[in-house]
Amino acid sequence: MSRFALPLSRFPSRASSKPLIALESTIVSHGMPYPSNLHTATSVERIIKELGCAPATIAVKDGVVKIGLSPAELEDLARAGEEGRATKVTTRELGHCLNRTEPPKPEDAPAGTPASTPRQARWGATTVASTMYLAHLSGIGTFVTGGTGGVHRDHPASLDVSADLSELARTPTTVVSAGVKSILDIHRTLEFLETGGVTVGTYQSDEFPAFFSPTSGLASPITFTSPADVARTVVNNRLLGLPSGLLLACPNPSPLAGVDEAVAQALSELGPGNVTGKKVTPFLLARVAELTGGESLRSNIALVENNARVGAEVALAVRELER
Ligand code: PSU
Ligand code: MN
Repeated sequence: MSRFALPLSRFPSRASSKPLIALESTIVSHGMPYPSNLHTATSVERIIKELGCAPATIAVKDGVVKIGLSPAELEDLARAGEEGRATKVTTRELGHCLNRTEPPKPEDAPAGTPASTPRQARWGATTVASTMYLAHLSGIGTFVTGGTGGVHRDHPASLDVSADLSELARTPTTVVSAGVKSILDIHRTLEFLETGGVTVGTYQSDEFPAFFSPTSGLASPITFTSPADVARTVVNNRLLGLPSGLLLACPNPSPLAGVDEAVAQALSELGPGNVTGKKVTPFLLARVAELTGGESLRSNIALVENNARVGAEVALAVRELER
């Protein structure tokens, strides 16, 4: 037998009879500034609880997979992004991130740190891809977030396609989002999802939404009429043995007009050899937030809260079918 076991801790425990809803941690550490990120994360957990489900924010803390965070841990994660203590971790980096179980040696502390300073946690902030994977691993079927990654607009040159899309193609988690941001090529994103065999549908609308806008001009492959409609599809996909996930897009109830200029400006700043790899999305998100004043943040918070409501209703409907 191996000496190694997966370092994993659960809070709340699996004994809870309520449906669990997974939440990601990159949106907290890299998706929004402090303290809006903490406010959003706390509000989303509260909404999920009020509807009779149990939230589980997923992250890696000091090399341990955490399925659910305490309020103090959520606050620390929210501060960790700006303090440089959080690394964005997608599925391919999860295993390596778990190597960091050793407490840092005293000589690793920044110069001038008093000996009595408590050691600060290091966080692996999980993206949609790695959160989906860990949710599935721990038996959680529904995952609520804001926006997923997608195919980038400079894709023909950069080949930049988010690992979120490949994970959706191979992991049977239901991801509740507000669609795909217009920083991305939404048409190519939908094509990639189709090729990957991902079930994609919009909640009570015929159009696939574009995060800040409830419309994108693109038809949604499926229109889901109700939480029960989504739940039946989730259960049917499972009975069929499909390996892939379901992407449920909920139109933003608090749309933000005129975001296109900010997006164009942010994209123009990317430039060749400038921001690349996993830094691209956090850079674009922060820049669009800056260029729209606080407005994009307000819209972002409202849509995540809406996704939490729909996600909880879907999880309850799935539970109802499984009774
Ligand atoms: N889109 C958002 N907010 C976010 C993200 C995307 O509107 O916080 C984050 C999510 O964690 C998503 C990740 O999984 O960015 C995608 O990054 P990349 O494009 O590098 O795959
Ligand atoms: Mn990328």
